[in-house]
Amino acid sequence: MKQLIDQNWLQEHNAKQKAAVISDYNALAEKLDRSGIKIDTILQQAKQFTVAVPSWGVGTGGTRFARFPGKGEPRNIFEKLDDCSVIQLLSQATPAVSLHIPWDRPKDPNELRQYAEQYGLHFDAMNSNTFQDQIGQEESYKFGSLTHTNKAVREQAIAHNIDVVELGQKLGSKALTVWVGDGSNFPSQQHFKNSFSNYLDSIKAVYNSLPDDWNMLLEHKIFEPAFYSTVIQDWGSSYLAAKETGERCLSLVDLGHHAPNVNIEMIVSRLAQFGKLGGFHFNDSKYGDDDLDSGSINPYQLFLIFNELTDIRAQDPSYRPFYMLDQSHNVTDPVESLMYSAAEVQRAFVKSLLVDRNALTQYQEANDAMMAQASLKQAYNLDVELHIANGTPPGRRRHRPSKLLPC
Ligand code: AOS
Ligand code: ZN
Ligand code: ZN
Repeated sequence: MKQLIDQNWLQEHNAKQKAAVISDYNALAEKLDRSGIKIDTILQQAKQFTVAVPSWGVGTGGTRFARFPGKGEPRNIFEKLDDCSVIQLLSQATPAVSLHIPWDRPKDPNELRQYAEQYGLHFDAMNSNTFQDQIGQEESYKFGSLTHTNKAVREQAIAHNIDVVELGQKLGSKALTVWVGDGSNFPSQQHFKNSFSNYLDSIKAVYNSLPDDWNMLLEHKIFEPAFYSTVIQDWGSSYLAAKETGERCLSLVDLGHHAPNVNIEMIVSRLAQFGKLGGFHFNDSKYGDDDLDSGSINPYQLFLIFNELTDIRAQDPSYRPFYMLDQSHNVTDPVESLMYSAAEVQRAFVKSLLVDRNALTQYQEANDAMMAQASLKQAYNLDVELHIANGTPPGRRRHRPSKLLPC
């Protein structure tokens, strides 16, 4: 397999850390053993944990005010895959890439697939884009896409989604994620019921063209770019749409797409209870859809979400939603941020495995609030440091000139 990091450098780096890592690992094994947890079982599950990297995430992010690209920013989808391969090589938790179309549309899908495969990478959920106009496009999305009042616009948006599915099939993907910014900026600008009806008709048309082994994931978001109302603004609308559309149409939860303080772990539980939880976009936020690095603001929330997922998996071990990091890196090297974030998500997952679920159930049944929360904290407070290769080799991206990219 092709590797862009010098193996000698990596081995030298790891060799220096090895003694300390083994000592910490043995101490943790002993500690877990006292609670009846075998570290090998946890290790096996941790090794299997993966989260997809978004193709657009390896480019420098920005705000609507400015963008400050770093040196060696990838210029095309092939260079983006180069970066994704480095993230996977060093984190061992990100073997899949989620593509955004048309931002990263390949001229030749087979060529791209082979390029990814040489790094051991594959393609996760495909993301369509009807939230901005593309050059040469006939109809404008200024007033909406899948929900637009004009049928011609809706048909164009439907055709785009179907096209993304066809492309995804050639790349080996198995899901389409649909996020639309459709909504309004003034009370009464849009008829709530009609726009939702249009949405339902449109996604049903896309769903009907989906291959049998594909899922369609509906992503809700409270606001932005529409600031008064958004058609798929919360999990309620998402759930209704997914239920109306069909069995393989599911809801996707992006952590940043809720009002501050919303109980996201409870949304996770509700959607799962009714078989409609399909995936996640991980990130963190302080105010809105900030797209900050996963686990950087509220790692306890991330843990509580995985606590629900682990609880669900206790009933159904085969349950596995689509996981993707959806963050914007404005002040860091995206490769480093994505590695670190993958480890944060993996850490939350691992800690959720350490919760004594039998004890927790008993505390819940006995209404022992203190011990119920203490059993979560016992797992959360454990240091399960994941030993990824910290730091990146010198000269990693030096071969590429700094260049501004459209985002
Ligand atoms: C937008 O806010 C959403 O998070 C979508 O997932 C979007 O497609 C992605 O973030 C790229 O902008
Ligand atoms: Zn998202
Ligand atoms: Zn978002």
